[in-house]
Amino acid sequence: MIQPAQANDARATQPWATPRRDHVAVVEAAPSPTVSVVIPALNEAENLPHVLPKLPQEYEVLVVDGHSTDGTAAVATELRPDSRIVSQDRRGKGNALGCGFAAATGDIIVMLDADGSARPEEIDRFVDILCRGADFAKGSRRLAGGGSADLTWIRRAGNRLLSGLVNLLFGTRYTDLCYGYNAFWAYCLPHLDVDCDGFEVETLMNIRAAKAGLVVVEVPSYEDLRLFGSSNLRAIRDGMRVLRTIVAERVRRRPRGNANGASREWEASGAATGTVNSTSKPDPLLEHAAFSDSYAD
Ligand SMILES: Nc1nc2c(ncn2[C@@H]2O[C@H](COP(=O)(O)OP(=O)(O)OP(=O)(O)O)[C@@H](O)[C@H]2O)c(=O)[nH]1
Ligand SMILES: [Mg+2]
Repeated sequence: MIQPAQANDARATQPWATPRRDHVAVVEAAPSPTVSVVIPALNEAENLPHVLPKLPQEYEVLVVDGHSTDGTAAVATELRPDSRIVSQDRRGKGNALGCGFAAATGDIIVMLDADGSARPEEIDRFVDILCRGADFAKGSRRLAGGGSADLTWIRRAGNRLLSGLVNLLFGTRYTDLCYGYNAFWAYCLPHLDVDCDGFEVETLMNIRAAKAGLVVVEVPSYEDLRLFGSSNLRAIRDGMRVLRTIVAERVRRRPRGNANGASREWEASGAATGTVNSTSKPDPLLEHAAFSDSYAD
């Protein structure tokens, strides 16, 4: 765990010591930020009745329909007439999220699976940590207070291996790389530049957030079993896609988005020193937050 004093020492020498203009401006301008919930949904008509009614009315809800054949879009509209149905232009969860993000209008964007595995009640936790200074609130099933009823041994092992690889290559301290429950300020979008199609999307976002110098704070999250229907993920096939993404992002040196505040030139040789990780709190706003290495309420 990094103590505040250590974080201060680090700030004096780290490229992300520059105050993040985006964050400060946005938080000041939006003391009560608006929230968009982006829900990728491929044949989730049976599950949506257990998800949509739990979302507060004031949230903008975008259901990204993956060419479902079970009436997912119609069910979403019936359950939540004000929800926006977004179509995706290609196939896959990554493409669905990219299309949903592009259509979202909120200050904060939350990613929520449609299968009943992500608990909508946890959204407050993510929003809270963003309002307390994080750019990107990253769900983790491996922190105290989190967990999963849905991880098979092969997924668990693969996730640990891939998380370790990313930490090694990018200097991060992620505990749960391949998890779909995350939230971030909309100003992060140019840095994340979601341009992949499949289940590698969370890996891509986590790596690009680190490369851009965004403040990523992990939030404990519990993943329930999918309620109905079957998984779209294939552990080996999608694990290989994640691996290819990690390699491609490591080879590509420059971060996405415009240099702005926290952003910096990504130098492959300085990977271990410049990356904000889940335990560091470099921003002055965060010094006032009473959390330790991870957020718990
Ligand atoms: N729009 C869209 N949504 C998708 C696509 N693939 C997966 N999803 C959604 O992405 C979310 C996560 O997919 P899941 O199939 O549940 O993957 P998983 O959580 O790894 O697997 P489970 O163990 O079954 O929960 C779900 O809400 C899916 O409906 C797609 O191609 N298009
Ligand atoms: Mg799922």
